Amino acid sequence: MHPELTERILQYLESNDSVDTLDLATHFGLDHQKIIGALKSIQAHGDLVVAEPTARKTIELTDEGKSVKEQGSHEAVVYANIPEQGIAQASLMQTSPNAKVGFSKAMSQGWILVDKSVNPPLVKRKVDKIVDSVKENLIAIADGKADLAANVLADYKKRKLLQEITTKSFILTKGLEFATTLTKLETDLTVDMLASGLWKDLNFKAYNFDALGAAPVRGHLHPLLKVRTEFRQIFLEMGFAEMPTNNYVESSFWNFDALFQPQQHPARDAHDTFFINYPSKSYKFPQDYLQRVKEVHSHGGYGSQGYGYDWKIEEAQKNLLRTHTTAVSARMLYKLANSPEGFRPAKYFSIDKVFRNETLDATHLAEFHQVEGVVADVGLTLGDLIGTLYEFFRKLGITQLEFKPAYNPYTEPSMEIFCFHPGLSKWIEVGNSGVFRPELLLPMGIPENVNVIAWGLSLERPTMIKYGINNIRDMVGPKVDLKMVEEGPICRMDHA
Ligand code: FB9
Repeated sequence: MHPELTERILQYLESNDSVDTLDLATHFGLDHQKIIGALKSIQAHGDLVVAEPTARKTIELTDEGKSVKEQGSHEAVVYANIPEQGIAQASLMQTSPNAKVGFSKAMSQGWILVDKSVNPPLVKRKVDKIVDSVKENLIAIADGKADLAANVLADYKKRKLLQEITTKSFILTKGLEFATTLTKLETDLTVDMLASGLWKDLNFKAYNFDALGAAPVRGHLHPLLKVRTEFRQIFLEMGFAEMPTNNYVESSFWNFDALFQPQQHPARDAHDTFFINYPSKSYKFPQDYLQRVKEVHSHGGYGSQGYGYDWKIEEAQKNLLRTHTTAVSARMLYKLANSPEGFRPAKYFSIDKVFRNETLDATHLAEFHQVEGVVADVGLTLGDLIGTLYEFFRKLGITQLEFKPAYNPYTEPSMEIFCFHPGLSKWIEVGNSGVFRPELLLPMGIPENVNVIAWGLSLERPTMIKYGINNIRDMVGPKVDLKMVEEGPICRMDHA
């Protein structure tokens, strides 16, 4: 069996002091890359050879040069296309694709002339025969037999008939550990080798410190969780404390009534809300607070005329899947107002799931994560809300905001928030916000001189934008491609 290419190279080097890998490729009739691969394998076995990098400039025919080598030079083609009686120049230009260049070259060679004694003037042959030296030279170059003057080579390069190719290769010479065979390289040092002393006579494969380590088997965070961490970090940097949102099931009282949302509001309809069959009702509410809520809905108070309807506890007792995390904000504000130490300013945030019985589409499911920020302090104004929003979105890499008046049952004034998204290069809606109404705060016992500003957005929309996901089902649900999770890059909301 004829030896491995590696040993054939070593045997060739045994009887030659040095050799260029390009010449080896020619000698063995193999592609140069095969020689280089065998060289790498030899080098992995120790210092058997020394490989000095070198580069060789060779001249090769371009595609146009190959065409001229076959068809003849452009000037020779033009000469051949001129009939005995001559031809009008315009007609001659139609006879070949490079007739214009050929005509000019043939005139400068003295092969043709223009007879102006006739009308129209005719192009005629000036000599009986020609020697197409360009074609002959290109054939010689292609056969590796040409020895052309530099000015001729320069002219052919200028005419794009030739191109200069630089080919990198190696000059091989014998190394300190030269041998004509490759000894087996051990890859593992075993206990037996150490105990017997055998290791002293063995050759070990050198460590390849450039090799990439095997990717450790590990878990991967879902893009939503990466974005949630970014949002959480932003809130924490801004001094907000996270609210306890570990209750998907909520009573209608905290989800709607405490937020001054009337019991006949369409959002409280089963078409928009998931009500719970079991346990269908909650019964434990702060009774004094519940009475104040009932009063403010039905008869008003605190300067409000209320809604003037017959408020029913049975509606407030209905359990549901919370439709917003503002229900948690309501619980937290009630607790803040009734803290044993009395009211103290606070900044809260929440990021958790909410559920809405909505029409599903490419960007909406029946559940999403709401991100909410709440600030309670003496004398807060809409300006404080706007300033807080600018700071919050600045940390997300967004600096251009616009606000549009809106309506929420629990905030007045309310504003939709829009931003110019640099990544999308367009204005997009990024959330909603407002100042909680007195009809919400005062029944809780929040002091009259305290205002509460709040805003909300989703987690899914920024995540889909950040990770270039167009359909929400490619991000959440049973059809998610886990490679998307594994390969998702780290998330920096303020960087592209
Ligand atoms: O998230 C939304 N858009 C958004 C947010 C961020 C973003 O990228 C970041 C800048 C880097 C890109 C887009 N929206 C709110 C706007 C729209 O996507 C909207 O179509 C969908 N909205 C959800 C509700 O849909 C039924 C997003 C969700 C939303 C809307 C309002 C609130 C919370 C979530 C709120 C509130 C609120 C208001 C006042 C007081 C307390 C809470």
